[in-house]
Amino acid sequence: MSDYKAVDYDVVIVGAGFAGLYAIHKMREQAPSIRCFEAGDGVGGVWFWNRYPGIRCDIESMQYSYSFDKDLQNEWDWSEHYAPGGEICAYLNHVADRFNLRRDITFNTRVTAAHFDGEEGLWRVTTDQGETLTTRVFIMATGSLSASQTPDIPGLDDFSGGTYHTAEWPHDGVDFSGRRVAVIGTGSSGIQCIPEIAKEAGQLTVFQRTPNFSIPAQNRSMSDEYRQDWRENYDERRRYAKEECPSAVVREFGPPSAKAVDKAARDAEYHRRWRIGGAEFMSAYRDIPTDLESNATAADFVRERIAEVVNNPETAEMLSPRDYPIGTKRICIDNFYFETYNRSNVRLVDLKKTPIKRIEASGIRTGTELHVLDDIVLATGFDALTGPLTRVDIRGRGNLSLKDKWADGPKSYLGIMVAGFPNMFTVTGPGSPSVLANVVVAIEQHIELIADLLVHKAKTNVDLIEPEPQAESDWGNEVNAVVERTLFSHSPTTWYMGANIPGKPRVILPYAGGFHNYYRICNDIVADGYRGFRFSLATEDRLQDT
Ligand code: N01
Repeated sequence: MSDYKAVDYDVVIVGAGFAGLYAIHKMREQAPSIRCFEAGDGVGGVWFWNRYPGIRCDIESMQYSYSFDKDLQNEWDWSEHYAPGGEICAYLNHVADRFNLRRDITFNTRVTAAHFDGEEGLWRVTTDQGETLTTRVFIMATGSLSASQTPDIPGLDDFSGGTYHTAEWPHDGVDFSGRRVAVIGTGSSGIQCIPEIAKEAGQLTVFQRTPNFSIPAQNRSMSDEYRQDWRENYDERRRYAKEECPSAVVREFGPPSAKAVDKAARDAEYHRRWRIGGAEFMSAYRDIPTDLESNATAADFVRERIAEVVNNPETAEMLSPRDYPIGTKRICIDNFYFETYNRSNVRLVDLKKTPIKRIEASGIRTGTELHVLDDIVLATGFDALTGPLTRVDIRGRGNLSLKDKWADGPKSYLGIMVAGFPNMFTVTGPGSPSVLANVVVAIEQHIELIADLLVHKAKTNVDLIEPEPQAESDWGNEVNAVVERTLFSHSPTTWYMGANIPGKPRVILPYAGGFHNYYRICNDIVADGYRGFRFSLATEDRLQDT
């Protein structure tokens, strides 16, 4: 180990959501001094900020929860199959208290910059509170969907009513009683909040650009028997999710092809899964994500359900996605979404037919119509995966900014490290399964891999870890190759491809080869002596820099 300057902290972690909290806990096994910075005034990350009405997880709570501590797993009682956001936030507060994590967290503080100092082999981290400190290890635990996106709609600032982004919801809530409300956007956030806002508002107008496939959650209270059954089988189910399931969620996988089954049998199976609820529907046949014809059978089934539920055939057609395969835009899981359009106080505006011209003081103007409004809800999504990283001024070796390195799309090794940015880790970063997996499983796997890498670094008495440039480039090729085996390229205008952000390169952001495959690849790399990672002394690094 080089004899270089002492640092303020062994590890600095950014973010105190699922990733940051587990990172603090895990890093304590080996790092005496840890500092975590959190922009909010509480823990929870995405669950701290996203407090819009109707927010829930779209993965069942028995699975969307930590597995690292058996007692924790057995002592927390989820109230419903799909817990409301507030309950998930309460769970994360419980975790913070139970493991005494708050003592390492500085709240209300945003990290604005992190610069690698090659001379000293450390990171210099700056916050918006004017503090600069040094650390050996820098962990970005900032989430994949934490940088909210407000579209550049002309006149948005001229609106005289209330404007609310779903991802930055006022913590005291918003009273929509009797008001004229607009929701712009029909992704997961829009689809979750629309039914709840409709119950309260005098008039709700939904401005839809692209309709989404959505499946009823069939959410219900969780019985003691169900909870107990999970607890008795947790070890095996957690193993199965990680090692055998593409989305790291326990599913019942159907036969290989939807095409090998006649329509009556296929529809019976789709109906059965529809009644179970949630994304279980998508696993009815294994080729739904990869074969256009099979995919169309599932898409047709959903369109039939929309036509069945929505009374007005014109509205039902507007709500029916026809331009992309099911599952290539994030599948939505809802609670009475389509039923909401049968309410007399709800109206749907198709922005493909009548685009927004501008927003005025009194409302939204489309074509020749002015929709007079009291409030506008922006359910317009996120600068996904890269946004939370590039919005911080991160500079690696040679003062190269991450933003510049990623100008043509993100480059990383396994989505966890970036060549030229030694000792910096990106939890569930671009190039890893992240948003295509149960992100809690993905987070635990990444934090445990980071811990392994750091233990290996300490054992081998070196200072720095970073990917070999060749390993990074090979991984980039693999990420691009696996997506070609899916139908994602038939839906190029999604946030998975960066298409929702003007000027963002159109490349697949998450690794689409399945979490189970990714997990195996990572384990093989570790077993192979951390293949593709370079471990070095800071003195060697100085030589490399000169
Ligand atoms: O964001 P989105 P989201 N004019 O990007 C529309 C996770 N999540 O916040 O599709 C008009 O999906 C845009 O239209 P289009 C989950 O992974 C999880 O809803 O681009 N419309 C789209 O309809 C999810 O996938 C949970 O044509 C505009 C919508 O806004 C991810 O977060 C809950 C527009 C944005 O949809 C993102 O979901 C909630 C414009 N200028 C979210 N700009 C869980 O349950 C954008 N839109 C865990």
